[in-house]
Amino acid sequence: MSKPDKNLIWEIFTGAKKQICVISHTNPDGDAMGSALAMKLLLKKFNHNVEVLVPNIYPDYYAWLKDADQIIIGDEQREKAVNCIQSADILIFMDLNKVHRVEGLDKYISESDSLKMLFDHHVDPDEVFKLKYWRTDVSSTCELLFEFINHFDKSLIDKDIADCIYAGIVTDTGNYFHGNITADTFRITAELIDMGINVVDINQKVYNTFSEGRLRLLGHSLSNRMEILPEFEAVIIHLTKSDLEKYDHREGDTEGIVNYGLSIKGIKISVLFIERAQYIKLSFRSEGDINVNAIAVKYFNGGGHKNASGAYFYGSIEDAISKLKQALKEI
Ligand SMILES: [Mn+2]
Repeated sequence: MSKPDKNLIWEIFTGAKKQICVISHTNPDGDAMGSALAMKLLLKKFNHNVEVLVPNIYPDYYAWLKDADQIIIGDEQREKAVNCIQSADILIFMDLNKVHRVEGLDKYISESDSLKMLFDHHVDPDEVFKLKYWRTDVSSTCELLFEFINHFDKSLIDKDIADCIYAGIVTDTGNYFHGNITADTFRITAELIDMGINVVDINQKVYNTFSEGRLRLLGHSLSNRMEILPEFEAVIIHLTKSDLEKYDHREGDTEGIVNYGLSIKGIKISVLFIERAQYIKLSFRSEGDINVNAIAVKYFNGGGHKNASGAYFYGSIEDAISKLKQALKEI
């Protein structure tokens, strides 16, 4: 019988020294940052040469994570980013299911014949990943990574790794609020606390460091840019380029806005449209059995999870919104 992927992955991790590039997705969130950095910190313990690469800058409120300052930012350090991919023996992808989510660098990844590994919890991953530690019934890639390390040798999880893992879990669960949490999510969190993480301190860093512009942008989104569609139990919020400019938008400022739609009584679907330079970015959220991923996949060629998904639309924000309204009629 062939060995499960996790054993093969562990043999590689504990084997000969390798050049490794750990990659996460565009617009890195807490789970992307936490899982990629935790992976790097783990691999360093086995003396590998490891670098972390993300396609664009991460929000300020993740800058405190150990080694965040050493992350290669694809669109700012292009040469370094390409080199990281081309010189690696192994590419490890954290918290993404599709190579195209590594925007601007996917071509180099496709050209690379290095071993491609995946740690992820999104549905329907690409075929290119030769070794996978992948399940969709976990809260986050960070939870999955904890499980993985715990299976082989828990003593490898030091305080820095524990901080990273907690950051991913707390943000991907929306503060332990979404349907992706299980008893294991809490058990793992309890273990992380036993390992010495300070949850109050981390929550402060991640959630209580808004700029004035970010808070006012949230207010503007809810007061002036939110449309309620009671017939579909849905909410649409849209933000234009000039909205973002007016409130001095920084990366990460729109994180979480989509969730507010669901806090209205009777609303089961919330969709956020953000006008970016090249496309409209869509974020979908839903409650319970409503599968917004199906809408994201079928109408916008996107993807993610049943209750939290995303997509890009190439066209005007008005056209994106009317396409969504049409989709809501049809489903
Ligand atoms: Mn995630």
